[in-house]
Amino acid sequence: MSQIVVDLLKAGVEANTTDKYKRDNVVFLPAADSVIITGDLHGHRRNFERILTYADLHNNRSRHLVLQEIIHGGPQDSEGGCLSYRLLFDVVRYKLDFPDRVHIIMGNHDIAFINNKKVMRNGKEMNRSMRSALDREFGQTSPYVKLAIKQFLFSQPLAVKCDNRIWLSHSLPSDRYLGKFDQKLLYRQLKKEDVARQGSAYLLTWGRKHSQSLLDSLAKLFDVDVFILGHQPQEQGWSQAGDNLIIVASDHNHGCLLPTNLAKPYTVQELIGSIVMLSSIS
Ligand SMILES: [Mn+2]
Repeated sequence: MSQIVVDLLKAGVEANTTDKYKRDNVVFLPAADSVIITGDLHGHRRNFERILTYADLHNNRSRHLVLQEIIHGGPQDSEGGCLSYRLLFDVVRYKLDFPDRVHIIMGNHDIAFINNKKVMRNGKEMNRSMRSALDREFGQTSPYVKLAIKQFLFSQPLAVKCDNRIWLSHSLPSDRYLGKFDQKLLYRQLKKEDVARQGSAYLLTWGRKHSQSLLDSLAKLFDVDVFILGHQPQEQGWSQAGDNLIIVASDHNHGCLLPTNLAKPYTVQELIGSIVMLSSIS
């Protein structure tokens, strides 16, 4: 059982590494295509199914799908352990079906798993919760599964840069730590220290509450117009959190997705007008 999962995750690492649109840690999406943007999933299988129904990648050959923060949330085992790794396995299978069109970007919960560090969600420490569920399911072989999950999560891209000047990442560095963020990290191989506390990948995925001046300087630095992020919980499914920032969430009944045509530029208002509530997808 664990060998099947380990092999799956290894194939996932290979698919992340050879993703035709990925250069170093950034996926560059060309003008010719379209992309479905989603927010944090946190183990929400029903919303994952709704996203797949909407995306219909089989019948839309030039469409991409961006997913993020799959783990930590959703179903639990009899001891209350977090079973979201099962959804992660299915997301990896989906990536293998469409290796160049499904892009799974790194979230801070992924980094917490990689570092084996505490991370709270809804008052619960999720890292230990998921690790103990893995131990119960895989027994003596769970160290191999945990290592393979870690390797998969580490191989994920950090951001997606669209030809129409939209930037997608889990978050952005907070104002306080902007000075410590080294954007060169995006354009070279990811190292262990990048995901360590206050490493640049760590800062990119953990920041919150960004000021307009930070958003403006990062837009200039990344050469983009609009940011679409996850990470910060959205009770209504999404919010506009700056002149050039939309935050989306896909991890509850008010979750949403955002389809965009990469061949045309968008204003923030046009993007907001394109948001689709997941509850409307059967
Ligand atoms: Mn997050």
